[in-house]
Amino acid sequence: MTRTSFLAQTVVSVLSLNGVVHAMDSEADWAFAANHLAKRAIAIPSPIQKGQPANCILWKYVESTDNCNTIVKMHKENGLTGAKFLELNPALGNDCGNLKKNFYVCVQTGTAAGAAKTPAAKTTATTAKTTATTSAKETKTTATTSAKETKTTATTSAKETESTATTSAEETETTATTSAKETETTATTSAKETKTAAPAEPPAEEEETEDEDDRHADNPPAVKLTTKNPEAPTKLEENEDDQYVVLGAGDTNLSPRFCAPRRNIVNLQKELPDTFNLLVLALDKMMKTPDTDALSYFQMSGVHGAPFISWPKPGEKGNSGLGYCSHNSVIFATWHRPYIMAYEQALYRHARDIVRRLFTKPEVQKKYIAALQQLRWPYWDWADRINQSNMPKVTMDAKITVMGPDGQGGERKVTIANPFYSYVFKGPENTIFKKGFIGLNATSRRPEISSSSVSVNEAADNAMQSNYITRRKQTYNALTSTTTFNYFANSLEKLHNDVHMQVGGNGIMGVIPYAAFDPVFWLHHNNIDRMLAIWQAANPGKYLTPDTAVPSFMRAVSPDDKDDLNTPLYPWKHPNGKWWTSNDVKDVTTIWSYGYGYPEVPCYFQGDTNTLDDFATEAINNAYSDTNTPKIKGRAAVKQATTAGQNVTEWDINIIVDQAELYSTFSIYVFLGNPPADPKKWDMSSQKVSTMTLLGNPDVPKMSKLEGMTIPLGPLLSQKGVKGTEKEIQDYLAKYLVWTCLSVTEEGGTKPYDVKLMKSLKVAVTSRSVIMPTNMKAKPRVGKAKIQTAATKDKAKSGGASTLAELAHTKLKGGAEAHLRQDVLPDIQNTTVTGGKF
Ligand SMILES: [Cu+2]
Repeated sequence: MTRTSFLAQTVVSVLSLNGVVHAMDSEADWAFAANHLAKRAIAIPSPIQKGQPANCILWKYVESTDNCNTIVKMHKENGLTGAKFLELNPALGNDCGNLKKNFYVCVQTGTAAGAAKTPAAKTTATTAKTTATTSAKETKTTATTSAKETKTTATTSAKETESTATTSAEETETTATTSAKETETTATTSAKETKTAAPAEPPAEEEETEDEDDRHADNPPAVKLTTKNPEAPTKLEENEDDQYVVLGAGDTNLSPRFCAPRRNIVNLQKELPDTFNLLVLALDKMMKTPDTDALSYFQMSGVHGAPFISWPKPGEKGNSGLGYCSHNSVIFATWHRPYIMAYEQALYRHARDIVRRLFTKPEVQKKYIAALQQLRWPYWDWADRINQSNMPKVTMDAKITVMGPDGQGGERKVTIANPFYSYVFKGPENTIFKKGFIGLNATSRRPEISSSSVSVNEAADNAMQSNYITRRKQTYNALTSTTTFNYFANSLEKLHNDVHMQVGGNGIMGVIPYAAFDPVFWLHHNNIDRMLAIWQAANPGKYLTPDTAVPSFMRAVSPDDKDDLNTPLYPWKHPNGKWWTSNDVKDVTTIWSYGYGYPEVPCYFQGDTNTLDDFATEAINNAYSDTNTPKIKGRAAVKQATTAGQNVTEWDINIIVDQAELYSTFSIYVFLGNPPADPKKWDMSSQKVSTMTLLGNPDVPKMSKLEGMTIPLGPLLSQKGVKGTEKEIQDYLAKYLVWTCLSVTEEGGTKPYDVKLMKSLKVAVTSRSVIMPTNMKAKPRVGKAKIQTAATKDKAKSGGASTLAELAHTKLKGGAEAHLRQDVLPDIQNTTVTGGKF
C-alpha cells in the first residue's frame, strides 16, 4: 500500500513562480517559502553536481518531472540555450544524460549586479545590500582574523555578542533587505534549504584548487557576504495559518529570520531570567493543553512513541507499537532535528499566546515581547566542564517560583509544580503504558519500580555523574571523529543511549516509546541536536550515506531497504510542501534560517561560513578536550596531563551485540575492577567505565540487528593512576577489565543477566596512537586501532575476543551469522605486540 501522507493529500494549491512549481497548502506556507526564496537569491544550494561556475546566480531544483528540454525552455528568457546549459553544468555530459533529479543545476551566471538584468529594481537592491553589509558593524564583517577573536569570546559570553549582533542592525540594511526581497524573489528557483552565502564580488573561477575547498566536496568555493541577523521584532506576530508545518521558533515572516541561540539551560536561567520565566510558563501551559490538541505536550511527546497515533490528525493507520522516531538508524540524529524544531515551535506559540493574552499591561508586555524573541528550547550539556554530568538543578526541584500572570494583565510571584520536574498525565491517557509501566500517572526517573510516579532524582544525578570523565572523552571523540557521518552518528546515538539509561534506569527514559514524556528528554535531545550541529559545522560536506532501514510508525521496510538522505522524516512537513528529509538538515547552515543557532554554531555566521569549521573545531577543543586547558581545582576528576602535540596511546573497549539479545532495555556495563555485589549500586560505582545500552520497547520486540560501540578506557585508567608500557596495560586490563549485563524486567525492576548466555556479544580491546592538537583549530590525529586480545582472550566465554577474525564472524541472537555494518567501529588491525595469536 502507499503510505502517502494524509497531509500531502490536503495540498490545495500549486503556486508557480518563474517556472518553479511549489506545492503549498496554505498562505502561511507560501509567505514563509517566499521569504526564504528572497533571502537565497544568489545562494549556493545543495546538493549540486560538480563543475558549475562559481558565479552561478540562478539555480534550478530538478524535479522528477523535469528534463533538459523543459529546463532550457523555462529559462530561455534569461538567455539559456541547450549548449549553454551543458556548459554551465559539465556533470550532465554531452547529451544531458546525467541529469539527476533532486539536485540543483545552474541556469544563469553573472555577478551580483548582473543578476539584476531581468528585474530592473534589482541592481539597486543588491547594491544597497552590499553597501549596508560593508558598513555594517565591525564585529561581524571585519576580516576573518579579527572576527575570529570576537567570535571566540562568544563561546563563553555568547549573550553579549549575540545581543550586539541583533541590536546593531542598521537602517540601511533593513531597507535593503526589504527591497531585495521583493525583487529577488523573481530570480530564484530554490525552495530548498541552502547556504545563505552570496557573492559580493565577481567570484574566483578556480574551483577546488585549495585544500580548503576539498572539504566542501560538491560545493563551489563559498563566497563571502554577511547576511545580517535582523533586529528582533518588537511586536507580536499573528498566528501562522498552518500550525503543523515545521518552521521553528520565532517570527517566521522576517527575511532573513531573526535567529537566536539555543542556550545551555543553566546559563539561560542565570542570564535571561525573563525568557526563562516565560519558558517555564509556556511549558506549563503546553503540558496543560488538552491532549486532543496537536500542539499539546501530550501529543508532541506522543509522536515519539506511545500512544502510537498519527500526528497532527489522529486516525491514520501506522505500524502498531512503533512511534515515528528513528533509532538504531543512520537517520537517528537527523530525524530528531525537525522533531525538536516542531516542539520548540509549539512551545514558542504557547509563549506568544501568554504574552498576547495574559500580559496585556503595556510595560509588562513590552518586557515579555523582548523575552519572547530570545525564547528557544535550551539544552542540557551532560559533558560540560563546569556542570559536568550533573542533572540541571531545575529538573530536580518539584516546585518552582515564577512571575505568573496576575489576571489583570500584569504579573505576580507564584509557586507552581515545576514542569521540568515531571509531566503529569491528565487521566485515562496513561493507559497507553504496557507491562511494568501500567498505572504510571506522572513521569519519573529511576523509580523504585517502573510504574511508580516517584522520581529518585539523586540516583539519576549520581548515575550520570559517576561516568562523567568517560562521557566527556566519548563526547570529544565523537565530535572530533572525522571519518564519516555514519560513524559519528552511531557514536552519538550510543552516547545518547547511556544518558537515557543513567537518567531513566527502569523508568520511562529507559524505553524508547515512552521516553519523550519526561521533560528532561527534550533537554537531552536538544544537546544531541547541538552535537550534530557542532559536528556538521566542523565537517562541512560530510553527509550520511545509506544504511539499513529501520521501521517506524509510517515507514514499513523490507530487509534490503535503506535509510538515506531522501528518506521522509515523518510526520514533519517541510515548508516546501514535502516531508522533511535528512537532505534538508544535512548542512548545518540551514538551522539559522529556522530561527536558531548554538554558541558553537552562532547565528552571526549566517552568510559567511568560511571560518565556521575552524570556529566549531576550536569550540570542541575548548569545551571537551582536557589537553592544554586550565586546571579546575578540585572539580575535574581527571589529571589533566598536557599532552598537546605528543603521541599518546589511547585504549578503548569495543562491544558488539544484537540489540534484540534481550527483549527489554539492557546495558552492557564495563568496569575496571570488580563491580559492587549489589547490581543496584553498579551505576554509582567508581569502577564503572560506562555502558552500552540498547533501549527497549515494551510494546513490540526489537528487530534483530547487530550494534556496536566504542568506549574509551583512558579517563578511568588515568584516574586510577594506571600507566606504563603497552604490556603493563595489557596485563592490567587482563586482570581488571570486567563486563556485565543489567536488564530491565517486565515487572518493572532490573536484574543482572549472565553475559555468558549472550550469543551475539563480542568484546574487544583496542589501542591507538593519538596526537592531540597543539592548535585549537585542529582535530586530534588518530592512528588505526590495534586489537589487544591479551585483555580479553581469557574471557572468551563471556564474549571476549581472542582473535581479530572473531570480530568479522559475529552472530545474531538466534545464531545466524551477521556482519556488523560499516562505520560502526573504527577500523581494527591486528596487534603487533605481545598477546595476539593469529
Ligand atoms: Cu533519545
